[in-house]
Amino acid sequence: MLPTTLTPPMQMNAPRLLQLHNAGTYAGNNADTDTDPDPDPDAALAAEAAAGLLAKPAFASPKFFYDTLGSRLFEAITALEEYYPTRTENAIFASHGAAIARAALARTGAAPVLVDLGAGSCAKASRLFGTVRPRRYVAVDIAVEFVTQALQHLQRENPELDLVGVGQDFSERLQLPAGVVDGPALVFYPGSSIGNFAPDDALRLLREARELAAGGALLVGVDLIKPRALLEAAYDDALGVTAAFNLNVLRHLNRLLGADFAPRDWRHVALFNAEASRVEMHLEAKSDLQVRWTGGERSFSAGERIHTESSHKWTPASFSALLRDAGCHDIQHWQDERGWFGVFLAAA
Ligand code: AVJ
Repeated sequence: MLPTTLTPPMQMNAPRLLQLHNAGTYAGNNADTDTDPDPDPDAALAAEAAAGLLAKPAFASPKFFYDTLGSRLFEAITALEEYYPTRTENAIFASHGAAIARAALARTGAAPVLVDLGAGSCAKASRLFGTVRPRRYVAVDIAVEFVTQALQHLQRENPELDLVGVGQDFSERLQLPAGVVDGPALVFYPGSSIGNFAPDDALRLLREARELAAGGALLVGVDLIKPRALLEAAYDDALGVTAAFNLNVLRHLNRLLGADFAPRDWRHVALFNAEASRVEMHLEAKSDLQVRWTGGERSFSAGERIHTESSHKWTPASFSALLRDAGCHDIQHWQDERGWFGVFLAAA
């Protein structure tokens, strides 16, 4: 049976319920979604993008990577030899998945609500279904259409499972519609996406996730500090896929803002900022140039950059301390033999 689709008005940072299955189990329906609807989410995104372009130095949020082509380019990145995080996290789950699930259930109790932050294709979380046996699966993602398709597919394969999709940009605030999480939850945030948050914002998100888990647990994939050469290669691969992924932001901004960026005029830059413990990606102007968009313009001098991403790297000690600061306890982690990636479990 296909999940039902409800589409109340979209609002940035406000939950939109995409999918309801076994609708009777869900209470408190649209209470949160009907308040203060944003009539035009694209206009809000465009305003945010324009503000970043006008800032000094200019920046664009990493969420502007993920249009349809950008999502595909990211999938391609995960297949690159240099890009170790996805492969390494998968290997950790392949060797320790059963132990991780057992430890998670010891913290949440049997049959938790499984909340998947940035669910995307739902592939990683669905591998937990067999061991975690969630009572309900809640997929949260900003990419509404992508996650809707994934859930429809998942529903065909798991007709009995209670599936809920929430379209939300939780980069500002994580808050799900009332009733979606109605008991101890396992909040799953894999892939080192937490790395896109500066430490203060990561702390805020983990606090919100801990509240959401309501006596359950958090399960977070985290990229760890390693030698600079390995980090920089992972973000500047020989085939230029990451360069294309970064430059694609300009195409996305052209569409969103009616801008006239010429991707050829820009070069991809990736560097490890050791003081801030993060890999940064930038787009650097190859020459003096002028960019125009609907309602704005800016000139860039040769060498001037747009900061498009920071991917923070942690140590087992620093990330455990962050989880404790967020109010978590009973922290445990698993990593690969080289210590390149960690999967952290914490009671909420
Ligand atoms: C999806 C945020 C985990 O930071 O490694 C991959 C995104 N950027 N290559 C990361 C990304 C460049 C990725 N995250």
